[in-house]
Amino acid sequence: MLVHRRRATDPPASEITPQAIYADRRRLMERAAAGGLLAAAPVLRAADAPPPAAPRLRTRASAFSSSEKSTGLREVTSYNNFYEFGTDKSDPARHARALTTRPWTVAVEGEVHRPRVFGIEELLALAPIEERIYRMRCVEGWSMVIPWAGFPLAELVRRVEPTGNAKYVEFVTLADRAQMPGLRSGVLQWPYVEGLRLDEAMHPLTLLTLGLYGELLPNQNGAPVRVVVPWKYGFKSGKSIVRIRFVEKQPLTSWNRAAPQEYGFYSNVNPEVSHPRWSQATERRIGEDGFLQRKRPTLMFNGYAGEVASLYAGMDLRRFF
Ligand SMILES: Nc1nc2c(c(=O)[nH]1)N[C@H]1C(S)=C(S)[C@@H](COP(=O)(O)O)O[C@H]1N2
Ligand SMILES: [Mo]
Repeated sequence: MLVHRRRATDPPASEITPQAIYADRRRLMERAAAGGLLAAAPVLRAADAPPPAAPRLRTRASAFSSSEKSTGLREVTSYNNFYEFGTDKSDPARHARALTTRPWTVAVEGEVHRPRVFGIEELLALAPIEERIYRMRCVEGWSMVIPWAGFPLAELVRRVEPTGNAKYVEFVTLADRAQMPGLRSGVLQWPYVEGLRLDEAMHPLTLLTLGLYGELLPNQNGAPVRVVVPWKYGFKSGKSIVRIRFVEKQPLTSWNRAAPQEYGFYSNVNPEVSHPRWSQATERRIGEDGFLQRKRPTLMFNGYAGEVASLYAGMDLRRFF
């Protein structure tokens, strides 16, 4: 079985709250002060102090997590596609550092009964945050396994009550020339836009993602909020979302607009449908590079066929690639 189902009794992946960390550090400082340690160490300056621990997210384990070994945090945060910050894999880690992610709002609008603007703190508190270890497959032929943190997008969709006209969901991401040097390039039209059919958006695997490896999302991975759709090529998982629109017609997505013969709207991972310029039959798992590395066979729907194949029953997946 490709999707490992954890028992409900398994311990949550992370039970450390930000409050717990701060309380611990305060206790340590108090103890140090009481023992005269601070006084005895007058050269202790901020520069010598260990970097503050990033606030951990309180997450619970999910039955949808893969049992495969996660790709290392270093690879996950240094080998990225985020064209707003440049087209080299190393550009986002360097250039997204200065991205301002607070305050941040996501406008949810269009064909809904209750349009709403969510602040990022509201989103963090909207639903229980789960750790979801997902296989991810880039259309370029590489893959990773990433422990995301978030909750099903359906939790948010429910709260805005789509009307009967809502057939698709469009995701619009930040396009700020002042912060994003990649916007000077014409590789894509900005803002980066992606979209899902409503039933895909409502599928329990589709994750509104706020973190990875138990911490808030690093900027290069789409802080402060992105979607993750693990059975589709990575470009369907838009980063740094500012607007979610419910619409009647299939949205024109950035990659579909840029190269319609290469990137269809669906973009389901499918080893039987080659990209016009290369095969999609195998993939290279990042972090396992090396002369002797075996290429892995790419699986239909990236291994999530058991969960999602029924969404496409009766569709010709060569035509709707
Ligand atoms: N806004 C935005 N989102 C984006 C992209 C992008 O260029 N801009 N690249 C996509 C592609 S091609 C991939 S493979 C994934 C990579 O996500 P990761 O860097 O967190 O692994 O993000 C997707 N989301
Ligand atoms: Mo990608």
